[in-house]
Amino acid sequence: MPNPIITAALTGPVATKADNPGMPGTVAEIAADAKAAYDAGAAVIHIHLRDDEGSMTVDLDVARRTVEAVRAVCPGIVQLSTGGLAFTYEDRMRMVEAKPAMATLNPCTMTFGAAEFRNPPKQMMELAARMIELGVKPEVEVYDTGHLEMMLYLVHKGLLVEPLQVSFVMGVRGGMKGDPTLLAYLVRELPEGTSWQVIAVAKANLPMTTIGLAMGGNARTGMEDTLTLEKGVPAASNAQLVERLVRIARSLQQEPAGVAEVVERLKLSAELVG
Ligand code: KMH
Ligand code: ZN
Repeated sequence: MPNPIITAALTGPVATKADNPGMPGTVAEIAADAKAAYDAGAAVIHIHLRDDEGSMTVDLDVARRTVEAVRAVCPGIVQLSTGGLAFTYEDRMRMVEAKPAMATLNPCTMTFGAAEFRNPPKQMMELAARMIELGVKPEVEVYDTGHLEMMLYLVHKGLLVEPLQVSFVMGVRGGMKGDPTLLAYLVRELPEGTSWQVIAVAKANLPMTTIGLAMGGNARTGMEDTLTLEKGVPAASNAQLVERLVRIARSLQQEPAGVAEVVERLKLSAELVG
């Protein structure tokens, strides 16, 4: 079994400092949290931007400054989100122009809690093509079984290049629930050599992440996915959540993958990694 790639999702499209004061709220705080998460064992840092006033943004200048700020403090692989519920798809697409080593690709439109998560097919395919041009590695976010079929269609069309990096997102209202039998089905459908992880939100977070690790997947944690360390106990920091995940991996006799190993396994562009 390969070493698990640990991703720290520091911020997210929904929660803010008001929900957990330990969440980073500015470019500088995101960079500091990225370093702490890297030091705790995360190789990939997944980021939804915050501007210097703490607001969610998809401003390209903030994106460029964030990528630079993280690279300046640690070798963690920057993965920018092209998701988000409050912005147009055109604005979200521009995130890849900041040239992170990785960025997310959400293949289908869906209901996301109380919001509509728009991923129109034509523009989503334009984004996939642009990622190939720039050498930005997509992480495909699969919230339901049909999203996996769309991902395989993109491979067929030459809009996704193997090895694929896939997240099975569980626990979002509007997507699939956290259920090990669904995970077993999805993993079985993946092309050989695909790297995958579970993203499990809220109460699905800990059990499904642990099951994913035990099945040989990668794993993600951070305040985007869970604000608590245990029932009723808020997480103090993203690093604390990464430390907990690394403890779980080690208790399964797995050692987190280092950055060089991730670059090799996912065939990331060396130019875009720190
Ligand atoms: N917020 C997660 C449920 C993205 O950023 O593009 C999924 C996610 C997607 O992380
Ligand atoms: Zn995200």
